[in-house]
Amino acid sequence: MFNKILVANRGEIALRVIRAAREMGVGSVAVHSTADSDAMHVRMADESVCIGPPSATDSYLSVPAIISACEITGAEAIHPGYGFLSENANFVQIVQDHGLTFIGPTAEHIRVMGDKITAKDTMKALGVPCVPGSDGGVPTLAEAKRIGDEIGYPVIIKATAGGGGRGMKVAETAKDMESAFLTARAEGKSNFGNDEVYIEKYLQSPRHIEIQVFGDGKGRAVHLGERDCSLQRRHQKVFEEAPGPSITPELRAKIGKVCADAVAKIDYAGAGTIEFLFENNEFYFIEMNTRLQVEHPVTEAIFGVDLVREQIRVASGLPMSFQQDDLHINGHAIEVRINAEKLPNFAPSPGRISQYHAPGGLGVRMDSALYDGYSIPPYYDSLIGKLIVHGRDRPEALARLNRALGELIVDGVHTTVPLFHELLQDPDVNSGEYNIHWLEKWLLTHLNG
Ligand code: MV4
Repeated sequence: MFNKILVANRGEIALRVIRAAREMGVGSVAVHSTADSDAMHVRMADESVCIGPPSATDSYLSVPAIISACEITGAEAIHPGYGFLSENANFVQIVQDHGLTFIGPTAEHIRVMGDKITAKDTMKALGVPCVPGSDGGVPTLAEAKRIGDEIGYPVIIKATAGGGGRGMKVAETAKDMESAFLTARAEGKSNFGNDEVYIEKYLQSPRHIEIQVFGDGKGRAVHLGERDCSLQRRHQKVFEEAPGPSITPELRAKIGKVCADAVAKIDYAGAGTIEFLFENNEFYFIEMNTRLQVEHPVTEAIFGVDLVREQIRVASGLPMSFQQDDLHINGHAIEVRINAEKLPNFAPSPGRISQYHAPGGLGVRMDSALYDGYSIPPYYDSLIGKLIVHGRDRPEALARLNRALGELIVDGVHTTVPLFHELLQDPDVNSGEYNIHWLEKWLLTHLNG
């Protein structure tokens, strides 16, 4: 096991990693920008290193600064959290070239899954069900039109370097193909320096269901069921739950095995998430995320495992501490993302927290780096906390969420808490009947909108 690891992140996820390390007897090094000198992750870690000015480009994304921080402190491994350098294959290669360990998958796996065409080709060959569409990249408009006619409209054109909703265009009919194709290509080129695109049948009202997988890098892998993350606004998740209200044990076992077998076959190491669209009881692969995700705690709650501990174990060469047979679902968990944002437009609301009180009690977990008097800097993501509740069933989890939201105090900035109080009143949220378009439609008629 490592003696000391460096956490290349900030906020709640940095605390999450420091806490896992401490329980394992592993020392932790925080890195921070000058805007984060007073941040909780700096206080909670055993040591800290300032790595640059406020701009993330010059601090949390600065590869030389982070490698230097390892050399100065003697940290042997780097946990990237999510965002920042977590899915940067070049960074992983540089980490290795310096004799350090990246706590995560190989550079090659990150590269394969980062290119959406290669990811889909790979998954298809491994037996994972995919959305019907083009076989690889579509180089010309003529070819795009031929594929549109073949698979039938509507279709969606996606930039291979995109993901998370960027560089996608829907063509409702053949007449829309020219503009959709050219726009998707132009966006791929300008946003990612890659104009290659592919085409899929456009699914009209799917859910976003993602399967948590975990591999030991040596041909063993497990799945930890699904999360339903359909409640999103502008491709930002706001409410996630596990298990998915629409997924039966039979469906879970079947798709879970397909996913675990696929990542075992490629010797995948660490945590991964295989994203699907789910419509008419069928799964359609869209993307794979090669990082620990923001919403991992709902999976931890229902399976009773510590995914970060497992990541650190596997990166240090130890086996996973469980096999598929050891993993059983207990109850239901829900996460809501508390952002420092002002409703109804979700405008960022940085500033000083005059009072913070975290909810507690049975089945409540609050992951946050807030404290009384802390000033949320304006330079980074607006996520300031994740409230995760766990109950014996979905109604109990919902009641506990309502109760915990009532206890939470975040004074001094605007937050998304009122959104969740409103959502919990809605019949569709209570019955679990929603899809990827539900929240945006709901927002048009609620919150004084
Ligand atoms: C789709 C789709 C419908 N059909 N692909 C958006 C983000 C990216 N990960 C994939 N996305 C979509 N791909 C096909 N073939 C609809 C979306 C989509 C979406 C997906 C998941 C969660 C929210 C979404 C919101 C709008 C569109």
